[in-house]
Amino acid sequence: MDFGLFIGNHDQGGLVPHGGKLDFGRLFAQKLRKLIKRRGGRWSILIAQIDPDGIAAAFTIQAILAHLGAQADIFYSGGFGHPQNKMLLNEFELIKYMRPMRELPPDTVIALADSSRFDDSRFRDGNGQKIRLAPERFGLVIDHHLERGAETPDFLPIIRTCGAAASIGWKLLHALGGKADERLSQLTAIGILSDTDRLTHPITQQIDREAFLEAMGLASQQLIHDCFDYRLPERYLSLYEQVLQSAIIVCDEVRIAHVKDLLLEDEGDYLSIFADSLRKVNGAKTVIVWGVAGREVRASVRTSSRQDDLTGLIEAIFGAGNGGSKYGSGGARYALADPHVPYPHTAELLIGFLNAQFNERIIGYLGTRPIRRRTPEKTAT
Ligand SMILES: [Mn+2]
Repeated sequence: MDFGLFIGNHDQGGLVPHGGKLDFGRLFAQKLRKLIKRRGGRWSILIAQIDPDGIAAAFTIQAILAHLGAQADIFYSGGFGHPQNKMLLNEFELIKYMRPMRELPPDTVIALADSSRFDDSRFRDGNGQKIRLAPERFGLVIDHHLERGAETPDFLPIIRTCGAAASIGWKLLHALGGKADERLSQLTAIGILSDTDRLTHPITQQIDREAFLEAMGLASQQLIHDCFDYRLPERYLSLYEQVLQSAIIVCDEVRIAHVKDLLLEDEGDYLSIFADSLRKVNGAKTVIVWGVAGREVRASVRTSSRQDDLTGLIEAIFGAGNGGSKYGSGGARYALADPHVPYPHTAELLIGFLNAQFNERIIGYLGTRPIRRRTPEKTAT
């Protein structure tokens, strides 16, 4: 098997070519060494959106680069609001090892973890404003999403359709002869479980199962359990109540809901938990849950349809370039223009306006009318 099938492309074949791990690792090492020689040894690793897979992939890339003599700091976009991210943050004191994206130096080579879009809509500064990065800055991509980048002497994309970027990073590190410490093993195991719905998602591949099993060699079963058995604050329930009350059936297939209160920046990550939960209930194929968090509009979108163009739907509602999706799961985020950032007493008006606006846009896109309000089932009297 030729390595080109793996390096620079995504394919459905096996990761380990017939030549064996050593050859594969050697070729990857050769390419990356050459790349480091051409572009220098000062790198920045970028996580487009904090989640366990992105974190694991970033630390693996750091280990890979260190193994080849290059130095890299990790930068992130997004926040640690999701309880799972908070848990990893505390357990591993991640804040000591990662910096927000607005501190990204202007002159380092960028390695992108768990994303393959140079113009990823999730690259944001502290105010939610989009950060634009020159495409030439990117030297390496390790991702499991479906976008394809062409390999050049200055750019090595390693993109393979599988459950987690962490799985690919893990295999590459070991193919190079590198070793994972306990922290990297833990992060990898949690990253894989988190992105693959605990190894049950249909996108899960052999590489994910293998990497998970290997990573568990050094990982703590208790921490894995704690990460998926997280606790939420009391306020979560009142926000969830608002979501349930606002849920609207746009058509038989699509349901949209929002949080009526202003969310703190951190609380924006609850939207994905609400969307996951609504998706589990009979009645809608696609679920959209949005809210205003800090100065941003944020949304989480889930679908069980394999055919639907989820990105198209997301962009139709929230604007082109403001969101994206993969494997039935997606989201949007964009910063409100400065004069529109709400005060506590204008929040209701703003959110009401956005609600009307999004509903019109979704109807325009789907071509369905009318909206049927969700009527709670009455108990017999
Ligand atoms: Mn991922």
